[in-house]
Amino acid sequence: MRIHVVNPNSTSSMTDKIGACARSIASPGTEIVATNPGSGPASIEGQYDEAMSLAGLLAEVETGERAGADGFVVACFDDVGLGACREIASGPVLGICEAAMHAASMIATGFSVVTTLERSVPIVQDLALRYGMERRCRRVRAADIPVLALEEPGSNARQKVLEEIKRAVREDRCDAVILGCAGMADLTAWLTKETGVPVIDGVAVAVKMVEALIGAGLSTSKVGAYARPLVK
Ligand code: 5HY
Repeated sequence: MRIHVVNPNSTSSMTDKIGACARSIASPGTEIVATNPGSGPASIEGQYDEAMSLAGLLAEVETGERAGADGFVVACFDDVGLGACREIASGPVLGICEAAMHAASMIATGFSVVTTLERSVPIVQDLALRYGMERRCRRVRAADIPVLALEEPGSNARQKVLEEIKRAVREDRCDAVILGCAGMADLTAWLTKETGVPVIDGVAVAVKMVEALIGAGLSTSKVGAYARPLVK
């Protein structure tokens, strides 16, 4: 099968990192295609960036659909444009936030999320409500780092994420922590080792969940809200 992973921001180094993470966990028979729009916001930090990323995201999904992708992952923790992507795709489309929250809810009684900037906290809180996870999400925290700091060798971004996870474990009664940015995907094993709790990366779990859904013969329902867009 082929899973198309779309990074909705236009930073190709992050796409490369996301693709490497996806390929490292994909099953032998799964081809991973990882792309990003050629233009649009370099990072998605808030609702304006989300809106500006949508056209590029949808163009990538349309290209993937025409190329015969069996499923998609939207690799941005804001789960931007998820419903719209589901309308134009045939196969399953998972957002990394939704996938991570469901995975966390199946291995832990409660989880916290550590994202990048404070402005993203209410966005993730709204997603927890949308996904019915408000009783399992102990807290959404920000490590106070710009998204692109995760792309800068030598920045202290990874250390700030580690410290925030340690605070979450101490203060939130959480027994798992979700990484609230696709750009953190390469830190998962190190953070799990350093903190002693399951640290969940949405890119990895979304890839495995798309594989599972396809393996179960499931695809996006076209008889309701995810029916193909009406021709105008
Ligand atoms: C992401 N922004 O996963 C989100 C999350 C965040 O460019 N990729 C981005 O940190 O807001």
